[in-house]
Amino acid sequence: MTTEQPAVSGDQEIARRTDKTLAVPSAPSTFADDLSHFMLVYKFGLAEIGTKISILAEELAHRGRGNPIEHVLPRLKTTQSLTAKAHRISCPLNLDDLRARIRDIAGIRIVCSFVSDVYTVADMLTRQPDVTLIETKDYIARPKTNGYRSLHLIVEIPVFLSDRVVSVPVEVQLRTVAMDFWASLEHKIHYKYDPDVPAALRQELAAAAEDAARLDVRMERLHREIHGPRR
Ligand code: 0O2
Repeated sequence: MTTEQPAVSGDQEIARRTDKTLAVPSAPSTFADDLSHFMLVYKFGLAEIGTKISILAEELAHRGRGNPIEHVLPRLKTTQSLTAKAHRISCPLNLDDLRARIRDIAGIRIVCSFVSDVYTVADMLTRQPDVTLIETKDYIARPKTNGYRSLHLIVEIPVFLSDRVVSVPVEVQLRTVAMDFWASLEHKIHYKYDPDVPAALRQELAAAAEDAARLDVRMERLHREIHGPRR
């Protein structure tokens, strides 16, 4: 899903280049070398998004109504987890297919205080003119059957390289502290029992997710009673 645009409008030479530049190394190299080179632009995309989120957090804190962003966790897929995912989704192990089919190579998790903050921050980010929203999966409005809640966005962001601009997809996961607490425990349980989490435990987890959602509603109501809605 990485696409390129001319770095300088009208520059035929640069415009002619395609993202295959990244797929065709100039010297013979192993696939592992190609892959680590390929991952670089995702690292840069993550840095760009990370800066945007830091700016939002700091600026919002200065508005005097509190920072809605509790913490941020960027992560770049390791080459092992990338190849494992490729295997799982039957994606051929070549850079063009990986680029087109795996859009969460760069990912960032934004944990917010309240549910309304999740949507506010998502909106502030996706309204920026250099951020293109590609896909939204709203697991808060429609939780997964196991109880998982989060707002997932795939956005594309331009990365300015020495000779071209590359548009890099980044998966942004936004959730509340309560959703994050639940998801991290569920992840550990899932990992421990992989793939067969006992039915009783699955039910407990689903019930805990409902409790967490109720807590979110209650905490937000309390917050509004004390402070009014965030401006
Ligand atoms: P990691 O290491 O966290 O990145 P996919 O599962 O990626 O093939 P899709 O449709 O791309 O399918 O993914 P989706 O539904 O947008 O969710 C991808 C990521 O969301 C996962 O990444 C998790 O981080 C998180 N996630 C989704 N569902 C659950 C869930 O039920 N429980 C928890 N704890 N997290 C979830 P990865 O790739 O699994 O791993």
